[in-house]
Amino acid sequence: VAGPTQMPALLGGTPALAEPARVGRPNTVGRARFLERLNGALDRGVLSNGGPLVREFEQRVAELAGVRYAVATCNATAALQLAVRATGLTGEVIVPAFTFPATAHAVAWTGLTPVFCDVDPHTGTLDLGHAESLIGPRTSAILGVHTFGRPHGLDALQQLADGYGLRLLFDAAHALGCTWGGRAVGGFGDAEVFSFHATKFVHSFEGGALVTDDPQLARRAAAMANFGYDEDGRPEHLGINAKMSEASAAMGLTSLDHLEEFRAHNRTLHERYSAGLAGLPGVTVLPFNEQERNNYQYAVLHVDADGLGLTRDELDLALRADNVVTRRYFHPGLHQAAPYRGGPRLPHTESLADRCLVLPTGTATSAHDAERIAFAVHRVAAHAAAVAGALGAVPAAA
Ligand code: T4K
Repeated sequence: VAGPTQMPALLGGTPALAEPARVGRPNTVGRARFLERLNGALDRGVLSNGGPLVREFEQRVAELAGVRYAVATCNATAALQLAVRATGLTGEVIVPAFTFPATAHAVAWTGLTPVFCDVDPHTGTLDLGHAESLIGPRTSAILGVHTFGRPHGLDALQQLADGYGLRLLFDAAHALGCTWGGRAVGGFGDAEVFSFHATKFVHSFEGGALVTDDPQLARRAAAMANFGYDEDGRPEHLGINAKMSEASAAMGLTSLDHLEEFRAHNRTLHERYSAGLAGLPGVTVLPFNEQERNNYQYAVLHVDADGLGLTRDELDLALRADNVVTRRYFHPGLHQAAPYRGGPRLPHTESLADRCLVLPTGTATSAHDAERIAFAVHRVAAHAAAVAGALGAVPAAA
């Protein structure tokens, strides 16, 4: 009879982890420095509307992104909306279907039509050929996503946009501190948008930034984020309130102070996952291009149900019993989500939406946890048929 260490927790074994490891746990280092910055803001009595911490944060984000301008915002979704408005887009915008809803929502919320494009089956980024086939008389822009912090094919996308006279924007929510072709993410296209949400590589509780080298675009976006007020205090544009607060900037600056630690830690986790799961049939750890700088924030498994004997969803459920709390980013493809459904099928998006499973990263997950998580996956895989039976499902491979 197999002992508790050999059996997955779902089948009565000892959980691989004593405490849950979760995707999205914030990096919480630097507490003393954060509180010092926060106290400074309270002492100054300047809590919002472009205080010194926000200005410093913008400067540091611009430097990191290798661009001249950064406009800090209350979140990335608002920054995406500002990017759409400040570039004056109209009609249709081509977006990948395999992304977080915010990418498409930002387009639709501003009254434009997101046109869903399929993605490359390996990288999850826009499929260039399909993007080109979607360009029509109403298309004003392409909005790419650096999915899971693995930018791909950016020159070809720029050429495509240039060839058709389209604007090119990037949702870089996952890709702070990354490079493509040795160039920092942030300087591609007309503008890029970072997220500093609590779950992100660098966080400011909630936050975002639009970055660009275009002074006019930066000025418009900054004004639009502040009710449309220009630098002279006149409401020159239609605007919203998308400002970042000083409290968020205090956290964002403190998080930036530790960026290289986060990168090194995530890289170690990625190595443990990759080594621990190497050769396991049906499970692939999505690699990073080691020629580039990566933030290693998204540890992504591609699950092949035929090879593993379990679907991605079955593996997800089984791991929960082992205290491994994964996320199924991004499920479903947005072309099949309620606000948008009814369009054509997008096979690569649908396949990825069924196969991707994101594992915990960040400072709340230790290297030992990562080893235990890889062990948990092996243990579940070794008992795939019994796990599927216990979950009350027919094994996908059967
Ligand atoms: N574009 C892309 C490509 C994005 O991925 C995102 C956001 C955006 C744009 C928009 O950026 P923001 O407007 O948010 O700045 C989470 C995040 O909420 C979301 O920001 C992020 N992408 C997405 C990939 O992940 P959910 O729906 O998974 O959130 P939730 O609440 O289920 O949390 C996920 C996990 O994190 C849970 O295991 C709990 C844990 N968690 C979360 C928070 C907020 C914590 O442990 N502590 C926390 O404070 O979307």
